[in-house]
Amino acid sequence: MSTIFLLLILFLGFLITFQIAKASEYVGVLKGEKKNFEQNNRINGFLMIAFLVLGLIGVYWCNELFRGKILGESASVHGEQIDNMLYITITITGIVFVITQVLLFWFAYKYQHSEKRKAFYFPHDNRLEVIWTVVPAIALTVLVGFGLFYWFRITGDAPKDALVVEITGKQFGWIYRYPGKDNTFGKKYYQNISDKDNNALGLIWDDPYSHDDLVVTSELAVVVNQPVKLVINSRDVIHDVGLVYFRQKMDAVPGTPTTMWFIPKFTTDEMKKKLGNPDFEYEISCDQMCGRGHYTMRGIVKVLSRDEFVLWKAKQKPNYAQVFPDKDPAAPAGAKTDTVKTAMITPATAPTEAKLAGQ
Ligand SMILES: [Cu+2]
Repeated sequence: MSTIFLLLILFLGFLITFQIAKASEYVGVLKGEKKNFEQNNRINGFLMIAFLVLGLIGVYWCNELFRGKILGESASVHGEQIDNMLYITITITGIVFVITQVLLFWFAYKYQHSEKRKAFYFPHDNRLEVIWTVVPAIALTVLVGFGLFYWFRITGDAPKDALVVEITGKQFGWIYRYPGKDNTFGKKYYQNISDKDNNALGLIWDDPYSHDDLVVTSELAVVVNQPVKLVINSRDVIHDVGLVYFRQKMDAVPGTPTTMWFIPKFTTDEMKKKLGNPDFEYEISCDQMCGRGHYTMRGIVKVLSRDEFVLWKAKQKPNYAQVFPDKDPAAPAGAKTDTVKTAMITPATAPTEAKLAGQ
């Protein structure tokens, strides 16, 4: 029904425009073509200037309105450099924008048709063409060069002391994995993925490296002033890890891990004080339209001090210990039968367990 209304409105709009055009044509005939043309010319010239002035006021007003409200201070070391790069780009393109727009509309006004003037025939000038090709080419190469430089840094090798966290996007949420004491991620296989069996990442339980891996969905915890390297995956469609406060963004592609690293500058608590907002949390968003629940992929990044992080990590239980509570050395004797139920062991995992036990 709404489509019919829309089509009807479009049709009526067209009809009205057509009638107005026709009416003004008749007015023109009555007033005399020449007089009418001169009048239109003057009106159009004036409108060019009005558009220029109002447009520039609008640009200025918009900037004032959103000043300091968009991104806020960067909370990562890379972020400062990216912000600087953005400011330089905006300054250069802003100056060029104002100059070209003023010239464009001023010329349209100043050189409107006049009986007293004849247009100067100026078809070609090699020198001018070289200038307006080479100057923008050099400027853009420098700007793109800066961008590439930072891009290669962010996606390049992380420092050796970096905290490595694997992050996997899924419809709809994020799954974070930390290697345990062995500092090595266990192997995984996509066909092992099963939310029902509490194996969200498809870890291969036969691989001993997987036994101490922490799989967390509540939040991404990182340490202040320590480099963080994210190894990014997806379980289904293409997602995108967006960390706006750290000025980081990277696609999560199924089957092709991507990486980026950064150094968080302020803990979550420090940011709360800085912004005077006790509810502040660093946000992780999915920056890729990935389905109906895309908006629910908002997650939280906790930037902790080193001590807080050690405590946080100690509280997490390895995925393996959740699935096989019997094999968890940390589990108290007697509690084992209870945890079997809470770990949601289903008959489907029983053969694996039996297989492991039999080996
Ligand atoms: Cu997504």
